Amino acid sequence: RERLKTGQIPVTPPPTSPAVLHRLWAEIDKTVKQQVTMARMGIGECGTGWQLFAEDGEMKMYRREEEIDGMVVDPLKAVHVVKGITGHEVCHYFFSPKYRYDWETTLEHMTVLETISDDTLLFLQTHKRIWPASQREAVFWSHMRKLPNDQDRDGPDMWTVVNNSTEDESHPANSGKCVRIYLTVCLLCQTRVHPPKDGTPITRDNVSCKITYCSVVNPGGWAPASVLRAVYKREYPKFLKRFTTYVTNQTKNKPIMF
Ligand code: 6CM
Repeated sequence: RERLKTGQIPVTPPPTSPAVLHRLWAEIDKTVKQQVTMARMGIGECGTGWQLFAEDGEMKMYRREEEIDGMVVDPLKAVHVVKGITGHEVCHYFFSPKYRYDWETTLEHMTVLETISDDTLLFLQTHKRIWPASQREAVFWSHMRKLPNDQDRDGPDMWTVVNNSTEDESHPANSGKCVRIYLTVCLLCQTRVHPPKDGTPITRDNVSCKITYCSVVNPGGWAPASVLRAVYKREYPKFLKRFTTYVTNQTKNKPIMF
């Protein structure tokens, strides 16, 4: 097992995962650890300049205005609490390509370029064109992982999905009509259980999920800052509400997946 320093989070999966043999493994493992550590920090702990730009019930979305070479790369951090679903379920529906067209409204086309293992996939996605900019595409690995619950050993595990841009020799960037975007996304989910006082079995009424979603997208080429910020302001809250409602509807008549 992994040797841990005080306060360090154990996030290494069993060494039997076939992904550990892959050329991308070292980068995947390092990025997942970094992203999970960042996602676990509260908004006050991860630097200054965060502005709350959307709020709806339990959902809060913050962004920090940042530009690189005149391109908007605003980091986004959202927190939400949803009743009746678990972290494992949220990550399952976010990770699996089977459901992506159901909830991802910015998507035009998705291909799985490589199945690295059950929990690690390589995707090529084209997104809908937003006027007046060129259409965008992304090549990224996606990794889903169970994280031990270090706050409550008897409580449910935490789950995460990390998506991060990478290169693919057979799909060079900016060779067609699309501009390549570069993304780093982390979805981190913590299940809370509120057991019934009378000792009756746990139902969906007794669980909730704290979701943290962090994203940084570099648009990769010219895109007007004001349009991009307006698109993000509209699309991110829409995504998180639509996606979590989707998970609620998909799971409501199914056994709870902890
Ligand atoms: O995280 C989300 N979705 C994942 C699965 O699809 C994945 C993809 C992220 C792509 C995010 C980029 C979408 C925006 C592309 C348009 C850029 C247009 C630039 C020109 C504008 C003038 O991680 C949910 C993503 C929700 C995005 C709102």
